[in-house]
Amino acid sequence: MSHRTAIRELRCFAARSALSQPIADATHVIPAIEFVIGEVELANGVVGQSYLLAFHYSREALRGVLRDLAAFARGRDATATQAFICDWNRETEYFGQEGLQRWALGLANVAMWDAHARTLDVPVWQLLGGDARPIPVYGSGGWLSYSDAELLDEVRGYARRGFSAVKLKVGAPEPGRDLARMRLVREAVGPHVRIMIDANQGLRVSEALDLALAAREIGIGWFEEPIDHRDYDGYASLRSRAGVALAMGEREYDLVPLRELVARNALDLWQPDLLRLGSVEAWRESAAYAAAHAIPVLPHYYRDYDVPLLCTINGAYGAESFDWIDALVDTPLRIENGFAWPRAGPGWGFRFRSSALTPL
Ligand code: SMN
Ligand code: MG
Repeated sequence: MSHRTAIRELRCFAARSALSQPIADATHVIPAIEFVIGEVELANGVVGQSYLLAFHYSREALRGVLRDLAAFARGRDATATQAFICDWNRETEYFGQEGLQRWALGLANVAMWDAHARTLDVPVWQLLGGDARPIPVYGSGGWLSYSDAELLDEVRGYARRGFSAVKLKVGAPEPGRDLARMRLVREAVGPHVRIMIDANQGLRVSEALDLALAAREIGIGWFEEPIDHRDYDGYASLRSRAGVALAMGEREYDLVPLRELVARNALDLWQPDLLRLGSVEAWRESAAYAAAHAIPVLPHYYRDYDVPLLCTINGAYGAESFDWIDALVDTPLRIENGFAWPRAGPGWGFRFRSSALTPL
């Protein structure tokens, strides 16, 4: 190990999106958009950063696991990410590797890749053998808490910015509201913008089937997390009966669900969540597994990391776009005509402004 790349300190901060407002999907009511920012400082003075989307959940438990992580990380080589993953997984086996312990690993791992690439003065995508190419992004949101006017405002804004696809939430409790919202969006964006729907696991198979069939004339690009994410047979049944493309992955902490869905021929798009999978390594392993089964990769949420990572794999389909961190960072992601470009700077190519950070 090079002592120059040893981790001197891992520290964490909180940040809140300037765009923060209460939102809701079919299974969550979220009062505010809050992040945890991770920083690893190396012996060579380089600092790597990372962030995770925490919302308001489990603040004390998160603080606790991050304290454990800081103690675990001290003195380790920041470039030996794989050894860090294996050792942390061994250490966390007792209370369960999934959940917060995996999120914590993700926060460390993403910051370690930033520090490693900054030490070499190259972007992460370059360190991983990628090239800078434009990645299609879709405009996400469409929360159930929106009024119709807010929904239309958002999708029209995306269409104006050249996005060729938008996503809205479904699973509204009021009968007929999902279909009515989809129709409104279709009218607002016209026939050429794709519309995707996301039920955040809020429906039963029969409900999801009814909605997918009723939505046929509107044209749905894919149906995301229609049902419980562990109901693999339900996914298979829905896909064969509704004929709608199914997307999932954001709730997964490992590759087992991907394997199970592939075995049932029940998935069209794989949506890895970098922080829940816990590492760049696991994200890319999942992408390779998906590619081997001809399933394109459309990662969940972490646009700022996913765009550069998509530049390093086969089977990149696109990335999800929210603007939530843009006002908190020095170099917002460049998005033009519905395509995002990986940042050119070293590491992940951006920094959180210190003025945006508060103690965790
Ligand atoms: C979602 C869930 C949680 C945070 C951000 C976004 C949503 C999506 O399920 O896929 O966009
Ligand atoms: Mg989703």
